[in-house]
Amino acid sequence: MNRVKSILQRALGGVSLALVLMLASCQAEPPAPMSVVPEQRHLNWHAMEQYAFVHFTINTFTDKEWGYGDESPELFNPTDFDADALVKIVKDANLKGLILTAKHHDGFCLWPSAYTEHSVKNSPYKAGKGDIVGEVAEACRKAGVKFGIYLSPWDRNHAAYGTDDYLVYYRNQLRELLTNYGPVFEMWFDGANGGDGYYGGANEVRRVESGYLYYDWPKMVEIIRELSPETVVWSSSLPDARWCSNERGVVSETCWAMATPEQMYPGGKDNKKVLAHGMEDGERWAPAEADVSIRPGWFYHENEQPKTPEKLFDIYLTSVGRGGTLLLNLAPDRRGRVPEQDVESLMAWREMVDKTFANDLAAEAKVSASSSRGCGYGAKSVVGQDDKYWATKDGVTTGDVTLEWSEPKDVKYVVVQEHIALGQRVRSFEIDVMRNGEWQNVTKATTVGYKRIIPIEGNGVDAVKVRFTDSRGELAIARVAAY
Ligand code: FUL
Repeated sequence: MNRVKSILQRALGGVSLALVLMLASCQAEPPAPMSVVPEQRHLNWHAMEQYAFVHFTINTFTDKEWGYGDESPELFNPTDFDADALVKIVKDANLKGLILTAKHHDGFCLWPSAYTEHSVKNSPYKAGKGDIVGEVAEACRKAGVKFGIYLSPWDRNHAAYGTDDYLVYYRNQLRELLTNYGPVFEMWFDGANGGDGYYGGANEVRRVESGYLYYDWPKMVEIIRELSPETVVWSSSLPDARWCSNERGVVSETCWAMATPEQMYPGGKDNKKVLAHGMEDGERWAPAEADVSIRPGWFYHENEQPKTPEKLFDIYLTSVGRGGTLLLNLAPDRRGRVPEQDVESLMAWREMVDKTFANDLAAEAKVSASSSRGCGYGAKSVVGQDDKYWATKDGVTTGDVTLEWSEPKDVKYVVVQEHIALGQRVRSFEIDVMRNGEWQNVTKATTVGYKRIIPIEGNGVDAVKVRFTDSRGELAIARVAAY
């Protein structure tokens, strides 16, 4: 052994052997993944955090929320639509994507579909030569904003709705959209499903099998995976992402990214509790998305007002700040423009978010942890937004991280993120602050997930400690930040 040692030492030319051995062994294994983990498409989607919905169609011109399906395409006549201008607003608001209502329940298609006459091709818009879906998709591509599509399963215009023929039509449209307008980061399939409508002139009530059975959802997902494997599917069946159970932009405080489809929609009905909280032992990765409109309605109505920037900020905290994503709806008016006062509100909101989260005090803190897994997983990994994460040793499911400053700081928000690529783990955590050498508990909270933003009373504190009190597995914490 001594001979090997001395040969090595000579070869290393004076570099301490202990140091070399230490560096060589500095490859701690990552914690084992949980049984349900996200796919890459989910991880890309989580990282977007916030994106826009755009509700714009024939309803904009009829002052309705749900069109009956008998509206003449002649009614669709935006006088000043400009896809680049729309996407610029989305981008300036730091919304990372845009999901457009390519077809709402009334069946009118914003693209010149080869499968129906009920579309922009028979509207006055650009004398029938326009293609709102194509123009928005292209504007998004140019601006580096991701593009998504809302394609209503319920179609109150189509004569065959409720029969197998409609399914052929619907799948053709899905193929048409994914083939001609991709890449598509998210497909949005609304749950509203069957009822009265025009249905090619039948003017009757048509009910379909509940729980999406009629549409044969596995078949739909198969088409999406085949044509566009990176697309996240938002739907009531086999979802990659789920409804957060309300349209107010409020994700539950306890929110698991996992859920089991049959429990979300037992017998085809919403189980709001499961949708809201997810399931710790859920069988698939189906995180919560908070869809909410900047106005009371989804579509533009002259007499409605946009939400204030303060209200939008609260919504940001209860959606992105609770481990969900925020899908914030904009409603272009009859010009095809987002109303000026909505843009004002939106930009003021963005400024509030940017200002609040501009300066991460963790960057100037001394960072320590109760224990760590070893090399590569130390406490400092929680600082900044990179791929590193702090992790505990096998079997250690509690622990804490402390940020300590040489001067007292005013901390208003603590941000915590899990390394969710290995699954969601934390069941509960607490936050303590130190003033004049005394620790005081300020918050008790439950899940973390992709991101949790906790407002705290933290004026003049010397340190902040996040104590993880219960977890489904070893801790894997990507980030602890203080603002
Ligand atoms: C609902 C629809 O019925 C609304 O019209 C809107 O599109 C909203 C986002 O989803 O269920």
